[in-house]
Amino acid sequence: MGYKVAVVGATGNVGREMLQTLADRKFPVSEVVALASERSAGQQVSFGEDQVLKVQDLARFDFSGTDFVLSSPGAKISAQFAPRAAEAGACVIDNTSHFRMDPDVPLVVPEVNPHHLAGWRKKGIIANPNCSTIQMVMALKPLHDLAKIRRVVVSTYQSVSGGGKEAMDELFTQTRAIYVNDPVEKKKFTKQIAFNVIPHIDVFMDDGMTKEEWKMVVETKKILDPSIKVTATAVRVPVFIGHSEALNIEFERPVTADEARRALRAAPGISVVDHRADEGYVTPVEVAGEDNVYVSRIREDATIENGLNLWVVADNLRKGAALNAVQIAEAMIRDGHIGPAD
Ligand code: 2RA
Repeated sequence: MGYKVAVVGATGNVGREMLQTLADRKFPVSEVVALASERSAGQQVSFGEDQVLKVQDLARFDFSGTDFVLSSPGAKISAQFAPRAAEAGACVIDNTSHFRMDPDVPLVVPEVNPHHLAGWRKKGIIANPNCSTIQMVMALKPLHDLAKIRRVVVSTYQSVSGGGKEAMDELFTQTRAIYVNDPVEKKKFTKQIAFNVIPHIDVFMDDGMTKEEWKMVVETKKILDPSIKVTATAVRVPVFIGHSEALNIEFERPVTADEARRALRAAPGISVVDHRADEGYVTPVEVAGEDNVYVSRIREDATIENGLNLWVVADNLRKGAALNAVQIAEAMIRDGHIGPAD
């Protein structure tokens, strides 16, 4: 007994992590299908410890009888295939940006707004938020419940895995080239990423924001509260896995660091590591492969009214993408939006 699950974009960073997460969490599957573009069809991907799946061509796949589709193939591809899969009766959980701001598509972090899943049937599609938004709203939610948040100023330090496998290869290749004195070649990034930082993720918008920054603003409003003001600077750093964020939060009333620490400690999916001493905080290399969102460096900010600073780190491929998608599927079953498996 179990659900038939298709993973779209199965050969990519997030697709592989989705397969791993389904297996790790023992998601009740009757069958798992790996799908990708025609170019990748025929390749093999792992599922769990000992199963190997042959990748099938997404364009030719018939979704009838598929219960869940977990998808991370790129926004243009999702735009084409997701409505077809939903039409065939599948619940599509899409990790691309294409459907996130569609008012008929719930945008969900299960620990934050699981009640939004009730609206999923309008399109048959649920959107997984952007990785940098997920870890931020995970930390904001318990604090917003404690004392209303007015405004957030966030600076991100995002790992190259958010840009896909080629981006990880580019960091590796450039680092090696610098050590052996070879020329540094740029393909995926606009500037050298090895031993550097780049204040540019996704395309530029008319007002000077990048789309990554815009996503953090509008997705936070849709998930948590439309009244929260967010301003973001998104930066790519030479880290393979794990996004970090420095948050400056302004509340409607004063919040002490101790109050915030207690609220965060009690929140599901959050680990607080906050000792004001050497090594008393978390860095991205420590969270790679971890499910939780880690919060450190909690301190009051006396330079603004009711201010608090935090440092938030998470594995962008897990909680920032694959794990959140699988948790959405689990919540769909748990909350009765999807019936029991045959
Ligand atoms: C990034 N936010 O890190 C993207 C991935 N979704 O580039």
